Amino acid sequence: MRNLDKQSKNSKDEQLEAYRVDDKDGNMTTNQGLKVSDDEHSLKAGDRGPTLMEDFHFREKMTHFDHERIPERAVHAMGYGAHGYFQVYEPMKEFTMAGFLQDPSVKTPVFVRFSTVAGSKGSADTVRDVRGFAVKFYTEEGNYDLVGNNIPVFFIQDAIKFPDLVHAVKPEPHNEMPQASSAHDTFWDFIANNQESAHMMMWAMSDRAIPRSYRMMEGFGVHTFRFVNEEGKARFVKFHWKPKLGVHSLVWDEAQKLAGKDPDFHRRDLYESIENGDYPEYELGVQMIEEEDEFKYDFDLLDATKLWPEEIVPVKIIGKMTLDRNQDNVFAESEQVAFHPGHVVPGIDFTNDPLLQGRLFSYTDTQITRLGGPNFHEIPINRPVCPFHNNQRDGMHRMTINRGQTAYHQNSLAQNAPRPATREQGGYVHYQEKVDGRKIRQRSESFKDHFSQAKLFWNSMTEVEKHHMISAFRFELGKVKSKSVQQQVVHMISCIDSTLAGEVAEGIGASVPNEQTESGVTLESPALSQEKTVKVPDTRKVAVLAEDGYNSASLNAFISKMKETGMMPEVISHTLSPLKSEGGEELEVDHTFLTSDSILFDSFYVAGGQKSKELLLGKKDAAAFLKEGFSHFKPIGAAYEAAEVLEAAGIANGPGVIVAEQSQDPAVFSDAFISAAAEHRHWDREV
Ligand code: HDE
Repeated sequence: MRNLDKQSKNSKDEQLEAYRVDDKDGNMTTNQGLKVSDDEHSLKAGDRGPTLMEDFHFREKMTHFDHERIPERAVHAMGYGAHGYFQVYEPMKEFTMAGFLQDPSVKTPVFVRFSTVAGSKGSADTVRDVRGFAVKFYTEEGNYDLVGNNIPVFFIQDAIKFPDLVHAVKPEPHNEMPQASSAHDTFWDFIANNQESAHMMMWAMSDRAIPRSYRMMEGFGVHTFRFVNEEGKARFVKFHWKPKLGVHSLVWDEAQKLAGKDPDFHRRDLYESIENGDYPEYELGVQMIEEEDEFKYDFDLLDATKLWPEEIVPVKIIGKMTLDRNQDNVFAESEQVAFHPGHVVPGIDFTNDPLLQGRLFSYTDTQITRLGGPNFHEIPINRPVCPFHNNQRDGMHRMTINRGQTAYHQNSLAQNAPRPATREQGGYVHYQEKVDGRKIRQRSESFKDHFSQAKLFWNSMTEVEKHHMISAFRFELGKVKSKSVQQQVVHMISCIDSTLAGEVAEGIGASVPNEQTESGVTLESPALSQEKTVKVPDTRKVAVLAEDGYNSASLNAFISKMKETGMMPEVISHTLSPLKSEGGEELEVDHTFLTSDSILFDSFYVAGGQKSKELLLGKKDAAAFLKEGFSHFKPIGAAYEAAEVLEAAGIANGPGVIVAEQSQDPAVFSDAFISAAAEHRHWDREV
């Protein structure tokens, strides 16, 4: 049940309240308000006769249904949103005049939409892909949209190439396959022939592209923006979201299986954690560079294929976002929300990043087709919480009734209203950057190093992460049919790292380039490795395997300790009938081996009790369940008597396997299990 008391009420929530309708109050009516007497039968000439044109109720109902769908987003079609709020930790006056970044007591309402990029609406959540991380802040100065991704760089440097990138990654046009996957010829052909994508390619082949949860991934604004303070002083800024639960991923085998067993895995995870009151939290961080230091670095600040290593430009944590309310209606909110990087507030400005400049055109343009006209800002989820006035009028689906005689500027009949505001009155004044140049179609020389940061990323990975990347390349390129494309990609990889190129080449039967072309970069950025992330047990799911005759003393102690720690134990058994303990106590079963699967859990515990153990040993599915969890490097625990169940599954003692000792203090065992669960995965395990 939704924990309404804990949810914050805010200005956006109050505004949405005016549009919410509870259809269970009152009779069924037509859209004109006429009460309907029968919704089961169309109006016919006789009970076996033809339906009559006169049946306005049937026609209205059917017409509405016929037009229920709107075009899905060209990219980021599959997504899911949540409401919440943002609070700054301390006034940011020195750096920006943005009103929502000044007062720590102010809670700015937000709506966030997470997404995958390539798949259609309804495609599986756990595919290998970049994740969208779009945040709409409903500030008192207007809506501010931070439309980011979970990867800090991008495939291309100039927006003019975006349609090409998207055509290449989407299903191939002649057969509309594969869905939600980059493992096909056109994507890799694009990569090999557009080498600016080298850095992003490395991120996309890393574990970042298969997050465990939307709650456990970082977000990045990607582009360099500007902060501008009251004095008009500007600084370059990059935005980061850092999840309080740390950054964690699935393993590829698990991700693929989840796509079938639970295509809604990330949506469900977000929805359920908010319903449970486990509100996802992300800290907002900024990296700032002084304007005078623009050319101090060996990367161009305007190049979106480059990051600013955190060790060189530290991330200053400035606030926190909490997601505390699920949507009421996914179409009305997630589907109709319209983000745009050009939705800014005073104090936040753009740079000449050519990717950002192109995005500033694309987002409003796409909404006009997707949301059916230029009035999408009036849709409840998109409306600012502050008043908005201008001389824009009419158009499809206009809802505002603008009163008065004038709709132009300047005018005398309405004393020139609505009047533009001065900077002092809060009017947005663009940063007056001096620009001087010839009109040319060219890329700056400073954008031409495509491999140094790709190598930096590779250098920063642990051995396990490197191994995952090699497998990801082998998988993706192994699905490519063109030998030439495969070979071209191996050549491209060899410009980054020859060991990686050799490993990939071997896996796909390509040849390793002879000449040594790899990037000479030896630097690392430890912050890029997920292995160094925050590790906490909170909200981790524990599958508790038990049968009749379980030992209630040890199991009850274990379950209550897990709950106390904020973990989520769920009981799995062969049927849904309540279990009876050795002493006759009853225990509700949450899932059966049929309705659930090891891939839906973070960790496992086998309950004690002789009879329970024998029943678990008697059927193969408990062993299969545990074996799979073990092969995905997940923590596994067992009560003393249940050790045999692990043995039957071929699980030997080792990293992340914790079997209780005879007469061990349950608290000692639980603590060991909790630490193992917090580790997320035990990579040093032989599987
Ligand atoms: Fe987007 N992008 N994008 N993008 N993007 C869209 O806008 C576009 C880029 C991102 O949950 C579209 O409303 C261009 C980078 C997110 O509703 C479209 C370029 C980043 C979302 C569009 C980029 C993003 C979108 C499709 C290159 C990370 C989903 C539907 C110049 C910083 C927002 C829509 C949501 C959505 C255009 C590149 C993030 C077509 C032209 C880089 C999170 O307008």
